[in-house]
Amino acid sequence: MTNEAIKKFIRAADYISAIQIYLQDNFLLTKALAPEHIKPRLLGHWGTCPGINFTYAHLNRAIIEHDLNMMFVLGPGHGFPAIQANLFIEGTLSKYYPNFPRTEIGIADMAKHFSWPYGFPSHSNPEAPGVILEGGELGYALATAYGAVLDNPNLIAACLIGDGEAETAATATAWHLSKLIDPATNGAVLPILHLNGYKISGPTMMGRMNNEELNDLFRGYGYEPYFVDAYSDDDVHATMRRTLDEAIKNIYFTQHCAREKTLTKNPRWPMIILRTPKGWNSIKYIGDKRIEDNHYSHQVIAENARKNDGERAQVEEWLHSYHFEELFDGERFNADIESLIPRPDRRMGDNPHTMGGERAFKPLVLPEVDSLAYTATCQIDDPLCGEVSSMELVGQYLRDVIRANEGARNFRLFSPDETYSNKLQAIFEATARCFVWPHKEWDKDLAWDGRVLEMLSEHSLQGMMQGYVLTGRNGVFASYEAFVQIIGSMVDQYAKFLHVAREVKWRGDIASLNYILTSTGWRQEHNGFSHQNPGFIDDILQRQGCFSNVYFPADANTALVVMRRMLASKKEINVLVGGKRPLPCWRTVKQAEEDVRSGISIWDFASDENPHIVFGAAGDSMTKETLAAINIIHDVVPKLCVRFVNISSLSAMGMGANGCSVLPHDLDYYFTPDKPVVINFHGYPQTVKQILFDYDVSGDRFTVHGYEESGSTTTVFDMMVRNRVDRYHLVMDALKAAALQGVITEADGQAKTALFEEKIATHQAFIIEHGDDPEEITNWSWQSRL
Ligand SMILES: Cc1ncc(C[n+]2csc(CCOP(=O)(O)OP(=O)(O)O)c2C)c(N)n1
Ligand SMILES: [Mg+2]
Repeated sequence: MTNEAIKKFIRAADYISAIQIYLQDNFLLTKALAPEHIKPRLLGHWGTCPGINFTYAHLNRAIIEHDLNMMFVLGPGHGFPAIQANLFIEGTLSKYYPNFPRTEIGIADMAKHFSWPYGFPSHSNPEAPGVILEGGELGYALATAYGAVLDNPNLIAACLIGDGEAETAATATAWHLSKLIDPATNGAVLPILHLNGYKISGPTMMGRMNNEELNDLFRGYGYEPYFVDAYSDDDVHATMRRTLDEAIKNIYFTQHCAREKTLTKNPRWPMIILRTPKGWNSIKYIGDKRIEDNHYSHQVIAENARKNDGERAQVEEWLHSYHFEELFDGERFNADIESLIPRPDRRMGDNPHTMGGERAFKPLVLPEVDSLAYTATCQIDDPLCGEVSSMELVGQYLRDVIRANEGARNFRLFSPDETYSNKLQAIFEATARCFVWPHKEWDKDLAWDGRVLEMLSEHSLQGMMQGYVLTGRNGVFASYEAFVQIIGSMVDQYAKFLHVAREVKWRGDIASLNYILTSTGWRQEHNGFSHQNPGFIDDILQRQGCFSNVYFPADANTALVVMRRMLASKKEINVLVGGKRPLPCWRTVKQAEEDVRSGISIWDFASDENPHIVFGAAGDSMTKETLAAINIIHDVVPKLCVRFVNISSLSAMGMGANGCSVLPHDLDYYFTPDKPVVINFHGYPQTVKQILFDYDVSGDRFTVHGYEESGSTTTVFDMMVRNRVDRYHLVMDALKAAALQGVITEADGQAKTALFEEKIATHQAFIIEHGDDPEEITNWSWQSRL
């Protein structure tokens, strides 16, 4: 394959990229370009495309000559016309979309439907084969690529990163991810930093750094930078070719040494720093406005081409400059171009790792949870019943999952340095944290090939998990509840990807994206206000559709059942919200399974027939506190009949999860048609109110308590009081209901309410004096109604 062939390939790809942005007719320019040939709305991003096409063509050459198993992760997803052009040329597009054949008709339809209503989107997206990254929000390419190569020892992920993108926090931190890649057991990422010098309207930081500065920076990160420079290299194609050969050789050498166990120091992975003019080989100037090699080429250049004869003439001249007629005869591409198309399963657009399903997805073998479950539940007045940490049991379960899937190497835990803090450390009985840079003798649980990925960058972890899961493996992200918000927007983008991907027929099954949110706000009494934020729950519940679920296991046994269910599910986004501190265990595994299946259940042991009031609780701390309130009600107003309903999951569709949420007409079954209902919710009250809106319930009948943004460094119980989710406030709600329904007199209700107000004041005085909650609170345990 000659460089001349590569140049022809690039010319064809550039031409096909450009016509997608401009033309709705006359696609092969067989006639003079007329206004009606130009799309009425010119949409798309040209400037980045030539650099993408240059890279793609050269990678194709390397794939063929070295028989590489390579996938392509594109950072600047706004360069989608280039991806689409390459998918078209290599035949992947017509494979998955036979209505866009590799013919003149196919080119016409494809170009016309780019950025066209009900056609192809403007950015890289899940409808495009080979794509595993929603291309709109920049910054996530590098981490995604690193996730893809984990446990894929023969895969190379070429990752093109924009120089604007490189300014994002997410990309800045992702350079470190090479320190988590054991070359013996993982594939390699080949980062290609595309310095076209500009973002939307200004220069880039890295674009204005000189080679020495860039070299220092990236050597500092641990890379071996190679420079390819379209401005200064005599023959940039020769340099790129040589560079790729050398980079591949280095990757193979590092992997070979690691696999032969002769690698003695940190691997130094290659990376390419590619300088090209933005909008390379297009219109140089419009009037005196510099276009090529300037930010003005970022989007549509000559945006008045439909109306302005001069601009249209410039576009026509530019498009003719590719001499596409020499490259494509209406039925087939020129032989040189064909020679650069890898065999089908080596095409980057059709790399099996990117497809999910049978070609990539390795589901987990999931052990049963029974052997780990706690057997003495607190609901039966068992004196042996104790308190158990959900996270400790979940940690043990994840350990067993790792053991059961050791050979398949298809599971990873992602955590921002919190596996210990979140009490999931049982996992280290089966594996370690992966860390490839130097170890100290006294380091704990570190290995080059650990299943646990820890780095204090939620962005990097999220990107890696996405890359890992979208290439067919399984992962769990465990985080403090408050700080997982940092990646809220990334998860949003993933949810958009999934929303569309679920409808794309040729995308096979993949695992769900699973989160554990722990160290929750209710037990951050020592860290205080900054660590109290249940907002991620809302992020997830805003996702319309039936694939995002938030689970609130009431106890450790239910947490085990939820964890197993999440790991067994496919194509969902699941969140388990649970505490790490010991709490009472209420449910046997069998009961927990039923609770989780229905998402909402009446707990008989705490419920009376014909209730006057219904209490609902979602969350482990909320469940305990609500049951404590019910115990007090039994004592204070024995005649008041109470029902307890546990809500173990919510989704965008309502109460319950996995698309089988409680239907509006079933709500009365749980909450009665007419009695007052008090819901004690783990997160913000507004979240549940929003869900109730769709059930069309009366605001008068339902009271929702939850986190009211009132936090501090205080006692556990005071946190509850400040947010009115404590037992005393709940009892006061019950007294109000009792008086209204004539179970007690109004005067009695007021007198008793005053007692509980006083109790709250006494409690406050007590904690100010003693620094902790009284034993009456801390030693509470469930007592059945006599
Ligand atoms: C996180 C994020 N912030 C801002 C934008 C808006 N945006 C779209 S393209 C772009 C410039 C990108 O520059 P670069 O990465 O250098 O891409 P290229 O020059 O290759 O087009 C910006 C800021 C975005 N898409 N994502
Ligand atoms: Mg740029």
